[in-house]
Amino acid sequence: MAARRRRGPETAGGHLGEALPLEQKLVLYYWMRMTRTLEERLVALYRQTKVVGGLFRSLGQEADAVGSCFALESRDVMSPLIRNMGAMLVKGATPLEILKQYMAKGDSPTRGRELNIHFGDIGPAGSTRGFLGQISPLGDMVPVMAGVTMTFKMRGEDRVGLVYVGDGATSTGAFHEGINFAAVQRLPLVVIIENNGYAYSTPTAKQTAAKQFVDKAIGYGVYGEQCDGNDVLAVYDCTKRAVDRARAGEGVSLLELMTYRRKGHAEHDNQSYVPDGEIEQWAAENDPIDRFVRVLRDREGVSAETLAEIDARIVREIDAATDEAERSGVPDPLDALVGVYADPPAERPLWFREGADVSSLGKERPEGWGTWDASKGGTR
Ligand SMILES: Cc1ncc(C[n+]2csc(CCOP(=O)(O)OP(=O)(O)O)c2C)c(N)n1
Ligand SMILES: [Mg+2]
Repeated sequence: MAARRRRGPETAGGHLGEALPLEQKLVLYYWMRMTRTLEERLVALYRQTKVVGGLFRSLGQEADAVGSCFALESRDVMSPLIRNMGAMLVKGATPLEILKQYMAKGDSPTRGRELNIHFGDIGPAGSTRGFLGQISPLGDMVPVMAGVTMTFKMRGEDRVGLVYVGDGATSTGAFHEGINFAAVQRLPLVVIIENNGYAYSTPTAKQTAAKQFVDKAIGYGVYGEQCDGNDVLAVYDCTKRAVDRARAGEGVSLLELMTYRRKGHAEHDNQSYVPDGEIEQWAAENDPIDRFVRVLRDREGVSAETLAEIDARIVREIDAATDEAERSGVPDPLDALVGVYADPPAERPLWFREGADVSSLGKERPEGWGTWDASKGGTR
């Protein structure tokens, strides 16, 4: 029987986030601030054309990524999306890897093949950090994570999976098939819907006729909970509860984190479709870092100096990582062939073997290779 609850004082076992020791709360602060500052650095590098692909921000969503991933153990596996850099950092991805990745460096995790945070580190428990390389088709990571958590169940491993999807991704067939399969199999999977108000330019009201995404939990027969995604302790609280349920064999949970995407889909998007004043209001009244700073200062007695020290340490760490990433070279063109068909390649590629001067022939590859020749202007 599905249950749906909102976070409240009646929650069994108390508020797990509020019960975290201060030391852990400061770690949450560190990761939220790191996420924001690292993204700001990436924007600066983007404007200098050193970040060469798209740049996707999670401004205003840091609590949702950081607070949820913080509820996982190191042996658990998480599947992030473009706005979950904070979750990847919590799971062990380093600012240096992320900078090199965005700058397409030859020694980045994907060796310059991909210009975003689509990289992973998965394997047996204890041997890797436990995050998947995301794929772009929306919703597809749900069936992938159903498969991952099915292996945990079949092998009797004490491991939980967490998959993030946006509000837009819930409209795909893959989301439905994945969560339904995981629900039926009672897999140890937490599905987080990050309701940030928009999918590209489509507002949530045009994404679903449901009043709220958490209502979908009832249809799948799984536990559902909605929480304030800009309150990092509330996010930790509800995710930890879902993770504990999964670990105890109680199956899938569907969580809806209420947040807001303050930047466009990516840096190129001018957000002309957003009503006047909406972004400013969220920034002024519901910034997750500002809110948590108030909690730390007013409720936990943390001084402004302590927080300023953490902020300064983060800037030093990002400065050092930026310098190191800038020193790295671009990928060797031949490396594009490694890990594609055979690794290492059985033979040197044909056009190099023939010694063809590609540019003087005015075509991408030698004729024998069968690709289009611009100078002949016709058949392929
Ligand atoms: C199946 C599919 N359709 C369309 C796209 C193009 N696309 C990429 S991101 C995006 C919007 C995603 O919105 P949402 O799921 O709400 O995530 P958010 O960007 O808000 O974090 C779209 C339409 C895609 N990647 N996959
Ligand atoms: Mg969205």
